[in-house]
Amino acid sequence: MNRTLAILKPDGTGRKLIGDVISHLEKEGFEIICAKMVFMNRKIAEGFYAVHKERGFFNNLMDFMTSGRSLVMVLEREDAVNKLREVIGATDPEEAEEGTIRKKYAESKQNNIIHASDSEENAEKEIKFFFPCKELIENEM
Ligand code: FUP
Repeated sequence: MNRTLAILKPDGTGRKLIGDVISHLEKEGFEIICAKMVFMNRKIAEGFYAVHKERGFFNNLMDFMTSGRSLVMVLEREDAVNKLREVIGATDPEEAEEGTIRKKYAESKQNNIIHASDSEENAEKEIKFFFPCKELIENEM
């Protein structure tokens, strides 16, 4: 079992796709370990996407990520990082495989519905970024 971070972005929450996307993820075997609704401000969005700071699309991406609420989730399953990347599909929905979340719902490369960590290392960093209080996600009842 391992864990990854998913973010249903402002287009997903705004278009009332929370239920559909969670249902899709659960059918793919993911368990939601921890989740919260976050209205990102510029500082949070810039911190999260810091690796893309020099890219031409960064400013528009920041406007988008701060335009509404996001649902941030820690997901668990076997091979979670790779499997979630597979389930969401390519960054550009036009290139995403049939049946993937981005192919089904995303409108553009920027408004692409969902984020998923792209490596084990980044999953750990991104989970800590949004859920720094380890106790809240580690304790099992
Ligand atoms: P991904 O890992 O699939 O989310 O894609 P990237 O890390 O390459 O990009 C992060 C986010 O930047 C994407 F989700 C959307 C945005 N982006 C653009 O808006 N335009 C681009 O050309 C590429 C990425």
